[in-house]
Amino acid sequence: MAKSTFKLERVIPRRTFLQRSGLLALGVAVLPVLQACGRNTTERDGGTDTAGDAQNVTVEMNDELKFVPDKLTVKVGDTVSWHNVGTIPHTATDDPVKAFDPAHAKLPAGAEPWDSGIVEGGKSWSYAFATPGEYTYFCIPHEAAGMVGQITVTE
Ligand SMILES: [Cu+2]
Repeated sequence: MAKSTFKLERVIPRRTFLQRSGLLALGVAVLPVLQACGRNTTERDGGTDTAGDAQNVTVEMNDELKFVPDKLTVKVGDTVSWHNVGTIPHTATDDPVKAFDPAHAKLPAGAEPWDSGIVEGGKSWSYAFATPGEYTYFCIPHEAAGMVGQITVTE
């Protein structure tokens, strides 16, 4: 493997190599755009997704007692799935009644409190956001350890 790489660098003149590298970078940049176009076209043609661009975003809950990412922005209609990637049970909870510190359970006006209940290792829980605004949520067993997350839901 090392030998063939060495040969390649020796055989291809430096200028040609740089040109090819540039071409490769261009290909890498264009590819996601093409994929995005393809996906949108498929959704329109299929006509089964009435929510249009509704996304499903995953937040991991881990044995370091963190939500990852701990801050994210989604749109109304999007679903967030909390996936426990560790072995320690967690919750994703946005209910001021269940928080030691009300600052860890913020809901926009008109939004109902929500609570996953215990999510064991390897399991997931999902919630679709219908009300725009700022949410701060926490994990009931680990609120004191700082297991807190924020979600901004835009219109
Ligand atoms: Cu937790």
